[in-house]
Amino acid sequence: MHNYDPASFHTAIEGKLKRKHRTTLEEATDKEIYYSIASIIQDLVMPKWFETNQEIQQNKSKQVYYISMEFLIGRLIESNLQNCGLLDICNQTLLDLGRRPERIYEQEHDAALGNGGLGRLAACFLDSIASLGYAGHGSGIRYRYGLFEQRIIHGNQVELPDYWLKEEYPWETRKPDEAVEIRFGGTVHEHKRRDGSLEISYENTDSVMAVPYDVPVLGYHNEVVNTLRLWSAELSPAENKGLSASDQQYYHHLDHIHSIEQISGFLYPDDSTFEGKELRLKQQYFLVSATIKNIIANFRRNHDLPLSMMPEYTVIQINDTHPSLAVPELMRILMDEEGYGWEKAWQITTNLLAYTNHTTLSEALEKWPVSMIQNLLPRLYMIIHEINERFCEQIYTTHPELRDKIHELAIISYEQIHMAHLAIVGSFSVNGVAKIHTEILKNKEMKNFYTLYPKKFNNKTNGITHRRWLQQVNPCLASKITDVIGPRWVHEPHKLMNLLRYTNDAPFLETMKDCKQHSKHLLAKYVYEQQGVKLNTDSIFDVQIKRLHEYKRQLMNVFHIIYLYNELKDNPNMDITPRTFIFAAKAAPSYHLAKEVIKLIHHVASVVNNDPDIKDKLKVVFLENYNVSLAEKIIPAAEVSEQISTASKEASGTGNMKMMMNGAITCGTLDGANIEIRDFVGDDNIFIFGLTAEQVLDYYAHGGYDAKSIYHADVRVKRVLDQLNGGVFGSQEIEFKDLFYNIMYHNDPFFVLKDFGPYVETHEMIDRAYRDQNHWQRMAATNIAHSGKFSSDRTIMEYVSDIWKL
Ligand code: OAK
Repeated sequence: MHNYDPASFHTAIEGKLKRKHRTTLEEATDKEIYYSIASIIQDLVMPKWFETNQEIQQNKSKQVYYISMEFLIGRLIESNLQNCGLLDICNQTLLDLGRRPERIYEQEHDAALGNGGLGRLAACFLDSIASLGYAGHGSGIRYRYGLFEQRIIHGNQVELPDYWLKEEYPWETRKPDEAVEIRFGGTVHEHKRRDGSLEISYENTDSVMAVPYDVPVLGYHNEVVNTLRLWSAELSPAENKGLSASDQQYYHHLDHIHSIEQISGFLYPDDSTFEGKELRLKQQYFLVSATIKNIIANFRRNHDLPLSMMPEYTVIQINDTHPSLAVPELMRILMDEEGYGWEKAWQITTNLLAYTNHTTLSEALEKWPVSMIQNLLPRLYMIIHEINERFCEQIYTTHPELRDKIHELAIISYEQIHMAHLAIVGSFSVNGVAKIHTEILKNKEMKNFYTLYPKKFNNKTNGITHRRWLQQVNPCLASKITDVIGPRWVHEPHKLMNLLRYTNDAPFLETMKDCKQHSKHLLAKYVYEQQGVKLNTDSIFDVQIKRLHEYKRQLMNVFHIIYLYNELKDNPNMDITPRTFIFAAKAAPSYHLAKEVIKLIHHVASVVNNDPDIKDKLKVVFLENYNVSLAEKIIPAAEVSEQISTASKEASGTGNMKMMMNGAITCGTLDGANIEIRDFVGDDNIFIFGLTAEQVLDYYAHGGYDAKSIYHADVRVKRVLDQLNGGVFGSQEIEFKDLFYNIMYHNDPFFVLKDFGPYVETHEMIDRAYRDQNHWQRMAATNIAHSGKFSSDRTIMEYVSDIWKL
């Protein structure tokens, strides 16, 4: 994509600095250098971007649109440099200039337009789609405020707004000419035409402009540039009355502008929970309506064909149910604006849409009140109502055995609209994100739908982009891998399997160990700079980084740390492999128990880290403000990967794959993709413990288990819980009573005590295994070798061949 060598790249930066910033290489700030480099990349990208679009138009190839309320893209500078083949040249140039590359790259604001797994998956998918050379576009919202910034004050999480656009974002291009109008509210009028068809008109609607901002998505070394289109809500010209401050209406008008801009104002900070806020519904409709109008416009630009042909050239993947209003919105446009009858419109709609489910947690399932949809989207409500009528009728006539289940399957019941039901009925494909998750969907959560539509259901186990999560974040390890198996794994990640030939190669294992130590030192340096805590880099780096959620059981991890602390206090000479427990996690701002766990981690850290008896044997650190960039620092240094969710609850997990790819050994339950990791690496290369999903579901079916009996029977457990309840960690006795009560009197809904014993024993095995470093590195190499199967390239190839048919 470029003809730069270090000398000409140097000159190019110099030129940008002069022309855009009126400064010199010597005097430029890191930020100015960052913007100069980004601008050089944009200059290279623009013509390729144009060519990619031209090619798509000319070849008339089938395209996929990935609609998602979240794209957790993080920083783009390094991956863009890497994908266009400039990373080494840029690094060298910066070093020659006496600048530290990482200092320059971290000038970019980490774009946090997502909460966690679902949003990061969308970002990995875009990378793989472009790198594999497919025509695929992301469509999302350009939130003015991304996921909050987390500060910890006296152990408590405090949320600060993430105004990521306060400085120019160099990757986006505003496309005002492609703005579309979105209408909300009002009343619907139906007029019968002479031919009997209906004409729909609206009165008193509110209208908003959706203005696209395009971000390029670069393929790796293949000249492909796809698009992530982010929509921003702006005042529609029709409503811009051009009032002056002396007008009566002026302040009312300002208020109105504000309410419109709020639609793309901020990202809701809930992960795997549902909050039925009207503004969130507005966001969803805004995204869906803008995207579909855009898809239709693109189809018309590229083809001289009727819309009924769209499914041959277009497929729309909806990321969870958040964009599931796509079903009625497509129906509305096809019928009301394009004149199709119901049957034909339904056929087109259901051949265009495919739905991915990302959770079975009941608190995450979207159910909107009928009244809210009726008020905000009256025409869509009429259509949803009709879809529901026809669907229930169809079950009644074609599946008599399900007649008594109709109320459970209905899209509308008890004045609520069940978005997952709407998504399943309105799509041709429904997929889960790991084998076990798809099985639970088919046989439990969506069982009756599976009976109705067995062919729709399929599995697509998640993946991660190995380009970012190995090549970019761990250049040391990546180069050592290339040294032994050659560079082809970058294009064909399954080739990492060739590492299996080196699992007994002592020099290779030694270099792997060196890389890990190097990464651990870098992380230790960061921790020291951030919080003045010195880490023992000879200790095991044991990592749990993910959103804070009860089902992810950070609490069980903390209980284990307290237990180890107690053991060491009782016996300071105990033979233990030194450990550093590393946490990073954001809690949803209104999730009280999750915030209590963050506080507990801090209190335990302060007791453990400041106890002279403990010396260097135990350390606990909580790293503030977990985001993509922080994950990039921690993951290369991880040695133990904590994936300890209550079995059946974690749909897949993707952090498990990232750490495995960097040579960490998983300590985990048989949940989500952990099961597939185990199946590949074998029981000897993973530490599995705890209840199975089947056992957990069985307990739930029988009202849970008796947590109190474990409290009374297991002295280790009793001691930890009594300390929690007795003010040992924290300034006052009542400090953690809610955590204590939840376990003791709400019967430990996530089985923390039930799995505690096996968890402790598994950690004892880890402690012993780490002592044999040769053996440990062999396990690490085996994990890396198998991690290629968790590249999102593999996942995308499966989507392409089974669902998208590109
Ligand atoms: C977020 C909001 C609503 C529903 C689901 C989510 C979500 O992030 N789910 C997560 O998706 C990841 C990607 O598929 C999975 O790896 C996680 O297990 C799942 O919790």
